[in-house]
Amino acid sequence: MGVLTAVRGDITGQEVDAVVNAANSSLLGGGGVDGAIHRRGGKSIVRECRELRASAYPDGLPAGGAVATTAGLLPARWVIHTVGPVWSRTEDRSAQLASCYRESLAVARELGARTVAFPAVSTGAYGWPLDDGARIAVAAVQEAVGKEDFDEVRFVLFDDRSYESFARRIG
Ligand code: AR6
Repeated sequence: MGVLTAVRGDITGQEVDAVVNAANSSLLGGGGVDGAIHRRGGKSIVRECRELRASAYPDGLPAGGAVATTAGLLPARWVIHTVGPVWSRTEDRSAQLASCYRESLAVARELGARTVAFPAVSTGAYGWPLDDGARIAVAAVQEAVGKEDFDEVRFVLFDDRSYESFARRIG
């Protein structure tokens, strides 16, 4: 098994060191992955997010950035919150989307996380076309991952279409 894997499933059930949240700049919760993580992880996550807003990120976390909290009741040690770009027809925001994956892995590395689970950032409420989102995600992770740093970087996809799109690229 290579360091990159793809599974069909729910990000909140992953037994990994760090799960990545597809958050928004406020860091204070939302729908989709973000809603599921806060629901299942409990109140301690949003408490830590509020502290981050009060200290390091008074204006919120910009798109492409990543920051960690503990994982509350989730079967993981940390949640790494990243903010994907909203898809735009007129502006190429691919660099921001690639940055989400790169920055999340940089945070994971600092934490000492060896297994990391990612959702398909930006491909839900933020409207990024799935195949393009998968292409950017896999390329960014492949580039960032040194095999000595991570045991597994797992993409967790909610439906068959997303799973196929990621699995095809990982090979
Ligand atoms: N586990 C794995 N994947 C999931 C789950 C889950 N529990 N739930 C949804 N997905 P989205 P975004 C898939 O909308 O596009 C929130 O309101 C989903 O099918 O969660 O980055 C935030 O607060 C899709 O393929 O994230 C932001 O405001 C992918 O995960 C905004 O949505 C991402 O969908 C972020 O939008």
